[in-house]
Amino acid sequence: MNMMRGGLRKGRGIAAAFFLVFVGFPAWGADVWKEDFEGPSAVDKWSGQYMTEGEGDVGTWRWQGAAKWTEPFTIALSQVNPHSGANCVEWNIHQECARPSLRSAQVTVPPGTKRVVWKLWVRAEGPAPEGRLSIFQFDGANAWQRAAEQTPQETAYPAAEWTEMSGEQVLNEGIHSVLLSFLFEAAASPVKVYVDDFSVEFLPE
Ligand SMILES: [Ca+2]
Repeated sequence: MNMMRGGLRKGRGIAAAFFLVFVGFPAWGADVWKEDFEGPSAVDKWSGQYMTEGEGDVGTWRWQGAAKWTEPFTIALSQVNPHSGANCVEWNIHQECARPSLRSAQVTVPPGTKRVVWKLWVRAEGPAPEGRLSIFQFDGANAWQRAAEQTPQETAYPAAEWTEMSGEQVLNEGIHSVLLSFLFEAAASPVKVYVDDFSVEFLPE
């Protein structure tokens, strides 16, 4: 009797497997973009920003692509204790600066995406202030769009050991690409922040 019931369950499992293989995953949106930094130039598409003299939003934001930074921080591939493979990204804030941020490469959003779920592995050497992680959205003209639906932003004090961060964001209509911003609201120096295995999952609802 038990064998019959077990066989029945197995048969249903096989039927379900065939359904998933041949019909697909219509409601689950298994489209995922991943970056493990094992490619030769992946980090060159990342960038950074910080604020110069001034308080709050009065200061001037300085932005540059990762490959050009020398101060107040550098953004480069590192082989120091990566989370996966041989490489991770080292964000080395070696001079005190206001509101430094690390930005991922822009990731193209597949048509029909309503929501993204991101994941990132993070660790730090040195005392890190509280960091805020959020998704920035860009339209087809590559113009930044303020999120119409505010999603609670993830915050963390990066620890000495690798820790997985994750969060999600509902996208505005017509969004063409997204990037992840890792921002320290306070001045930060000196601290080395390492990131690896960044992924963005695109969901249709
Ligand atoms: Ca890696």
